[in-house]
Amino acid sequence: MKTEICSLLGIEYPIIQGGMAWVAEHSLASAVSNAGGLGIIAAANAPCEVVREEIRKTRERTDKPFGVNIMLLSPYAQEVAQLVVEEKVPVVTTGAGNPGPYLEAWKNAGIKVIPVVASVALAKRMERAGADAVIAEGCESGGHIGENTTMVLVPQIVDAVKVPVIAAGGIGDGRGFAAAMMLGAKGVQMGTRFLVAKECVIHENYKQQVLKAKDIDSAVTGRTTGHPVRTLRNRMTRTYQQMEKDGSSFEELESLTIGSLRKAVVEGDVVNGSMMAGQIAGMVTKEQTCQEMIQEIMQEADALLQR
Ligand code: TUI
Repeated sequence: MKTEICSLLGIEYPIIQGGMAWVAEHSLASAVSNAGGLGIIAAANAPCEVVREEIRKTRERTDKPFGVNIMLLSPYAQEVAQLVVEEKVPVVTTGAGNPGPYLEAWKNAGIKVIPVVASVALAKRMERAGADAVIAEGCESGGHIGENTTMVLVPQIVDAVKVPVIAAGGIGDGRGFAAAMMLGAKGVQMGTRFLVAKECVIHENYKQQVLKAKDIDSAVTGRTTGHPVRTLRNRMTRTYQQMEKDGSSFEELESLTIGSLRKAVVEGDVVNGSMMAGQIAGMVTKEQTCQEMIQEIMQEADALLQR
């Protein structure tokens, strides 16, 4: 199943791994790239030198293309934007903001640039600024989300831009992949399914919560602060939502979530930690290698699209 995303990025299957903060490091990224998809290192809030080391370790483990995701709310975003040029990283994806100011430098360095967008307006702006493709991410996704669902966002962005569109949010198997193609996408980005990959190094407690999750087990916090974030429900999300109802200040709410992603990913604190995951978690029920996941998804999708 070759699409223009495969030729653009030099990959075998049009499956991109989400740039999950604290999760997407060299082990996962190199495994996805070695399986024929595009592995992504998440720069998240990490300082430049940490990201440089992750790039080096990824290159030790794969000679296939990979990418770095730059989280634009990071205090280090500007430094990391420069780092990817120095390191000649083949692909950059961005999230949680407008990467406009960096686009020219990345293009001049020959980097393929694929911003994650949650609206038609930003998709059009990114195309005008020279983006090679866009990732249209619906609010079924885990982590920081926009307002539209994947089902409505993808076709509207497909109609609005000429660059290839990659669908994200709520895609976890061959049916989701095939559906995304029907909406006009030329590839998919998946995060939640890769959370439980054998090569994904998150704490076992977090993995078990994803594997156990049902359809309604995620919640969105932060709608009142302007930074809505989807995670699996736990004591943290219940306390947060109660505090939002009670009109707590931005600072009080922030204090609840500072360091909470690390708590879940590194310490396995599934009670107070922030277990970012998408709504598709209810369908993610088995741990597999990235190779097994990608092969299974492509076989399912192939069979469906042949019909
Ligand atoms: O970025 C993501 N997902 C993320 S980032 C992240 S780290 C974080 N943690 C806590 C609070 C905030 C961030 C965890 N998950 N996905 C891509 C994405 N980008 N989704 C939505 C957007 C987005 C939203 C608004 C992109 C641009 C935007 O507005 C920019 C503009 O100027 O219009």
